[in-house]
Amino acid sequence: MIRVSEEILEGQRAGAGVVALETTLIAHGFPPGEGVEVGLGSERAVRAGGAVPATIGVLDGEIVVGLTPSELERFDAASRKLGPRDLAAAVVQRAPGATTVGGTLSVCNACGIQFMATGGLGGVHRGWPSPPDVSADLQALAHTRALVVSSGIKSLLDVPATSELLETLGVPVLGWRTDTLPLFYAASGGPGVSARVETAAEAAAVAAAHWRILGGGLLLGRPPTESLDDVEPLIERALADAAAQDVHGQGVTPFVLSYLHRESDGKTLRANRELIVDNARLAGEIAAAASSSA
Ligand code: PSU
Ligand code: MN
Repeated sequence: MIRVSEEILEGQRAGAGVVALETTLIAHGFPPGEGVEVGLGSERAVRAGGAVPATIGVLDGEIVVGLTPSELERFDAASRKLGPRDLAAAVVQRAPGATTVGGTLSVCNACGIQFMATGGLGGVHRGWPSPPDVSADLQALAHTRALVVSSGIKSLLDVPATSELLETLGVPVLGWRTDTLPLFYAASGGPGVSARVETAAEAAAVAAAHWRILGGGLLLGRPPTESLDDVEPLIERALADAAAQDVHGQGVTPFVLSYLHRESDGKTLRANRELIVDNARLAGEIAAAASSSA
C-alpha cells in the first residue's frame, strides 16, 4: 500500500537524513503549474541541505513516498486534499490525492521519516468555535515523531490560539534564531516560542532529546527571509469573501491563498514560494545534522 522509492530506502538503510514534503501545497496552494515548480525547487533545496527529499502523495491506489517529477505533474486542483483520515479511502478508491501536513505526517509515522518541511502549519481557524474548525495538522503533529520546519502557523488562522493548543498537546515550538514564532508571510509579531535554537545541530539535538523524553512532533518556525508586513488587511477581506461565498472546511485555505496571490499582484505568491523552498533547505540541513550525530 505504501511504495517507497529505492533512493529513499537506500538512504534510510545508510542512515542518511530524509525530509518529507507534502503535495497539498503543490496541488491547492499555487496556480496550475506553479505548484510543481515549488515542489521541484523544494526537492533541490533538501538535497542542497544534505538530505534526501521524499515528496508524498496518493496515486493509482498507492501511497507514494518519493514521487518522480512526472508523477508530481499529476497533482492539480482536481486532486483530493488528504488529511490523515482521508488516506485510506483515496487508496482504496484509487483517487489521486495530495497530502496535507497532517496527511504527510501520518505517512512519515508509518515509514519512519523524522523530518518534514512546509510553508505554514494549519491550526485553529479564526472565530472558533464558529466555525468549529481546527486543522488535523495539529493532532497528527502531536502524535508523530517528526520535526516540521515551517514559517510558523498560517496567518489566516488564529495564530495565538493555535500556539496555545500546541502547548496543550505537548508540541515544542522552536524558533530558528528568533524568540517569536514567524507569522507565515511576516517575520515577526507572532507569539513567543518555547525555545530558541541557533544551529541545525542544536535543532536536531533538541528533537532527539524530545523523542527520548516524550515522543511526538516538534515545530520549528523559520522567519521568511523577506518579510511581508502588510498582508493582514487583505487576509481580512479574503476571509470575508470566503464567508460570503459559503466556502468552508477544506476549501478555506486554498480559497484564501489564491485570493491573496491575486489581490497582492503576486507578492504573497512569491513570498510563499520562497519561504517554502528555504524551509526545505533548512529541514535538509537539520536532517543531515541528525544523521551525522547518530
Ligand atoms: N503551507 C503553504 N501552503 C499550503 C499549506 C501549507 O504554504 O497550502 C497546506 C498544508 O497542506 C496544510 C494545509 O496542511 O494547508 C492546511 O489546510 P487546512 O487549513 O484545511 O487544515
Ligand atoms: Mn479544517
